[in-house]
Amino acid sequence: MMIPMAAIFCMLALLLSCLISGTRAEYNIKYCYQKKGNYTINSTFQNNLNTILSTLSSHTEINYGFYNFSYGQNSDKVNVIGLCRGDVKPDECRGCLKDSAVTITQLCPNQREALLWFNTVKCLLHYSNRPIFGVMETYPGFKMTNTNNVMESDNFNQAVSNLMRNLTVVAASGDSRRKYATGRAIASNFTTVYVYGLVQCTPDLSEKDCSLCLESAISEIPSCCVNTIESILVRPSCNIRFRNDIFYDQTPKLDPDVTAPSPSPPSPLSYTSPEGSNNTLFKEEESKKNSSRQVPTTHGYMAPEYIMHGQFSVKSDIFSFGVLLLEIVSGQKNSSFRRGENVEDLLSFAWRKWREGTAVNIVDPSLNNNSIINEVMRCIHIGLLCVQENLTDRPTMATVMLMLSSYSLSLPIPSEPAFYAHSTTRSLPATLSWGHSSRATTNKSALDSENENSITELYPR
Ligand SMILES: *[C@@H]1O[C@H](CO)[C@@H](O)[C@H](O)[C@H]1NC(C)=O
Ligand SMILES: *[C@@H]1O[C@H](CO)[C@@H](O)[C@H](O)[C@H]1NC(C)=O
Ligand SMILES: *[C@@H]1O[C@H](CO)[C@@H](O)[C@H](O)[C@H]1NC(C)=O
Ligand SMILES: *[C@@H]1O[C@H](CO)[C@@H](O)[C@H](O)[C@H]1NC(C)=O
Ligand SMILES: *[C@@H]1O[C@H](CO)[C@@H](O)[C@H](O)[C@H]1NC(C)=O
Ligand SMILES: *[C@@H]1O[C@H](CO)[C@@H](O)[C@H](O)[C@H]1NC(C)=O
Ligand SMILES: *[C@@H]1O[C@H](CO)[C@@H](O)[C@H](O)[C@H]1NC(C)=O
Ligand SMILES: *[C@@H]1O[C@H](CO)[C@@H](O)[C@H](O)[C@H]1NC(C)=O
Ligand SMILES: *[C@@H]1O[C@H](CO)[C@@H](O)[C@H](O)[C@H]1NC(C)=O
Ligand SMILES: *[C@@H]1O[C@H](CO)[C@@H](O)[C@H](O)[C@H]1NC(C)=O
Ligand SMILES: CC(=O)N[C@H]1CO[C@H](CO)[C@@H](O)[C@@H]1O
Repeated sequence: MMIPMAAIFCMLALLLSCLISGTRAEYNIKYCYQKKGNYTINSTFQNNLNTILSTLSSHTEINYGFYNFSYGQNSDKVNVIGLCRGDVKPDECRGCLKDSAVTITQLCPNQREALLWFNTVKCLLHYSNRPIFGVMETYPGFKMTNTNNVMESDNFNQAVSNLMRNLTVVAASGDSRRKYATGRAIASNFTTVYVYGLVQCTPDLSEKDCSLCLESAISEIPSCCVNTIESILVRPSCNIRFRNDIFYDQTPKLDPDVTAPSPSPPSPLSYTSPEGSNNTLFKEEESKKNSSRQVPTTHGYMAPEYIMHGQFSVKSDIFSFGVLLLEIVSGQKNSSFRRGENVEDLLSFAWRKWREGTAVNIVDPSLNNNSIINEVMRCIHIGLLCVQENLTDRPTMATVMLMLSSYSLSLPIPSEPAFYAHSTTRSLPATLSWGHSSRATTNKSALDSENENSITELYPR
């Protein structure tokens, strides 16, 4: 194995933090305006769209989280709105929009108009060939609610509605750079249970339009969201969110001695989800470089192309990394897999379980905890991507980092691992299954329809 040990430890640290900290899953909501039709491949429109999406995040002069840019002429003109949640730092905002730009073209290929609320509404990206600046839109609307638990509130409706309406006044009066407000209210007459709220409009709206948009969302609360511990309602022009603990960055900090509330245990939001989307984002150029020097190796981690053909590349390192990853997550080297004595068995076993949708069975019992199982499953998924036979299909380390840090990126379906011992068929499962989720009810066609309130996300927890 040729990876510098420091790099391995760095990756392991990242991995473990991924496993242990229980990073909250992020949800994406997309809306492809199917009725607007498709643009033609290689058209001027596509060029304009690519140009503007790729340059959006280069506008470092913007520090208030709102991006409104156009590119092109006449019917090929593309208008883009990018909006970050009011507490997101400029750098983070640009990163969010950059990731959104990649994701939106995957989720809504060839669409003339599309919307994406990315990373649990951390940022919004909306592009169209029609004028969208300063236009108030409340359609389409979506909501996410966490019904896993109920808010301990005897006065929910009144408290939340009052809070949201108060916040609306503050947000609507914001200037053309930011229309955003957060605050909290006591949600019970008898005990101090707080509810924290956030409202935001795209700042290109007038004060009146901002209020109207927010009101359209607030008025839906009684019918959707009473006593939910968290709800998010989004519209193209505005969004609202409340939760039973603080979820936004308070600046300035009220009390520097009180440390920021620790992120609460991740909370499953209710949803209906699409299947893992088609994703060729991570196909990387195969590295053709042969290493002529001596390659230090460790049996069990060597890539098949090295063992069989002496070919060595960065993708061989990725293979080794994938083996390591699967070992960590399974807590096994290989001996407990009865089929043999080689590390191949771990890969075959993991792959087989993955295909059967029972990958959860290979997880080390000490990691088998519902609250982190999605992270663990993602690690298995990534591990399997790394040990694929065709090195073209293995991700690069940079991509692995991205996969680990951005839960909203959907991953390709791994093909058979190298050494897959009992290969009779190469057919892939028609759908991805995490094998542990009873919630994974899915109806893609329903999502693609223009129904209000359908929810899409990529990585639920
Ligand atoms: C647009 O493209 C999508 C996917 O590329 C396809 O499913 C859809 O039928 C196309 N729509 C039209 C109106 O051509
Ligand atoms: C688009 O352009 C690329 C590069 O010019 C070309 O390889 C490709 O075949 C074109 N695709 C279509 C559908 O015209
Ligand atoms: C809580 O207080 C509000 C305002 O005082 C009142 O309207 C409401 O009925 C009370 N709710 C309960 C459950 O006591
Ligand atoms: C809303 O604002 C009014 C007037 O400023 C204030 O009396 C009330 O306590 C506020 N309610 C909430 C829930 O913040
Ligand atoms: C873009 O947004 C800024 C800030 O809200 C505003 O001043 C400007 O007029 C907008 N540009 C367009 C083309 O709407
Ligand atoms: C993924 O893409 C391939 C090739 O582009 C296509 O044949 C397949 O139907 C797609 N699968 C899904 C689920 O969209
Ligand atoms: C890499 O190794 C293969 C097989 O040993 C050989 O055919 C190829 O020419 C080598 N490529 C380079 C760039 O040395
Ligand atoms: C599962 O993880 C959560 C959060 O890390 C922890 O509080 C809980 O005790 C764990 N449960 C088990 C059974 O280990
Ligand atoms: C590996 O995958 C690439 C792209 O998917 C393909 O062109 C190539 O033929 C594959 N190589 C092997 C050995 O299957
Ligand atoms: C999915 O949605 C379509 C259209 O809304 C419907 O016809 C179909 O029965 C649904 N399938 C499932 C499995 O719910
Ligand atoms: C690579 C590796 O760890 N191989 C081990 C697999 O399990 C057998 C039996 O326990 C060991 O002898 C190998 O060293």
